[in-house]
Amino acid sequence: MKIVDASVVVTSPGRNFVTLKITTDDGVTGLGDATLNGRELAVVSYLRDHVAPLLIGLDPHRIEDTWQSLYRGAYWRRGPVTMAAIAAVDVALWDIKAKVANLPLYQLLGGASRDRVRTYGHASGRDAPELFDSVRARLEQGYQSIRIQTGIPGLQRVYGVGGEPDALPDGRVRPLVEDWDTGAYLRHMPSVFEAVRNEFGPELPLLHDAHHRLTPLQAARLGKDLEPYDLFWLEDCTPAENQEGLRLVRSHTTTPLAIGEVFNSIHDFRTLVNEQLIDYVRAAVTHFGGVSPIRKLFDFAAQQQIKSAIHGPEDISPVGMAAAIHLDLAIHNFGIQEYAGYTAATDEVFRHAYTFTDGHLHPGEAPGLGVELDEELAAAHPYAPAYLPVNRLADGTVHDW
Ligand code: KDG
Ligand code: MG
Repeated sequence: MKIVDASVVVTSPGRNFVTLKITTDDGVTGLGDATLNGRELAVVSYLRDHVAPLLIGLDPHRIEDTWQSLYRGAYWRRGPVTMAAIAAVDVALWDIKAKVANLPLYQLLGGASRDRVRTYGHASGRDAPELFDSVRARLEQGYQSIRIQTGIPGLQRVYGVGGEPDALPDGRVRPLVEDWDTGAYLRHMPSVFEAVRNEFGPELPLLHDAHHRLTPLQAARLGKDLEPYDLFWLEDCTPAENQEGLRLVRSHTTTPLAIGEVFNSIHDFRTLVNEQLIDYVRAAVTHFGGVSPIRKLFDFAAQQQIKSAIHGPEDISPVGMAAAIHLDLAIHNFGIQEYAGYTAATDEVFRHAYTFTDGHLHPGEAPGLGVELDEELAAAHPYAPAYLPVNRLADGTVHDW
């Protein structure tokens, strides 16, 4: 069996998604997600110009060898563009292997370790009434664990309740500028969780994403202040490239910590895992080089009783989501899966076998990943330039986003 074609499809049914499609001489196709929010076309070029020509003629069954040759052979290792491109190849090859075996991917990963995959959804509101409505809407959709994001008094636009990107009169798009004040945030958040607990009771699992904005000392204080509200986790409390900084956070709070959605290599987690400084690894299949390396990460994390929590916002395509759900079902140290859901238009472009019921996902029993890309429909939604927001303090200084 040989690879005869590798093409890249960009589609924007509401937001941009990049998909690699690999075709074999037997006519079997595999899909991989290569979406990198706000920098999509860099990965398209990496795949089209540098990776696709190398794939033609290769045996699609040699997944590990192909992964190693793309990773080591480029000499320039890691980074989100490279690792998203390699992830797309890896996932597409797993899709092909599972289709040829006529099995859903999770069967090739060791089979099911559980019956269904627990998820959490997003609730956000500018103030308490809006936030409560958002929590109720998620509960009605079946979610049983909920991430809470909220406005901060005195700030116009903050993460989770930011609004639309700024458009210039000539039609060019500029990143939305959000506002930040760490002091105001630290003073406000405990009262938000107190109000949510009073409204929804002690049992609902609650999560919160600090989105890399705090120093280790500030994160330690927030973790301590939130302890009475029994969070499922506090996410990305610091920009965790400074892995050692988490020692300080950890030594001051028992609030569970989740980190890693912007990481793209097992090396980014080394100190965090070896010293058990976190409780959940948050890498995405799509940005971590695919199913093959993220499985190694989960096995590494398991040695320290750390669980998986695959990144699953709406900017990862249904292809990347499907790969995540197959892994979630198969691995032993599964923790939780983020699932923000998709627009109806996205679900039409990417028809999928996975299902969402009572707050739980299941990958379905279709051979491979169980995702079909409708290329005609995809073409009806062309690429639309878009950026992630930037975040500024009151005096104009750029802050971590
Ligand atoms: O592209 C950026 C998003 O993926 C990010 O803001 C989502 O933090 C996020 C999360 O936890 O889903
Ligand atoms: Mg996050």
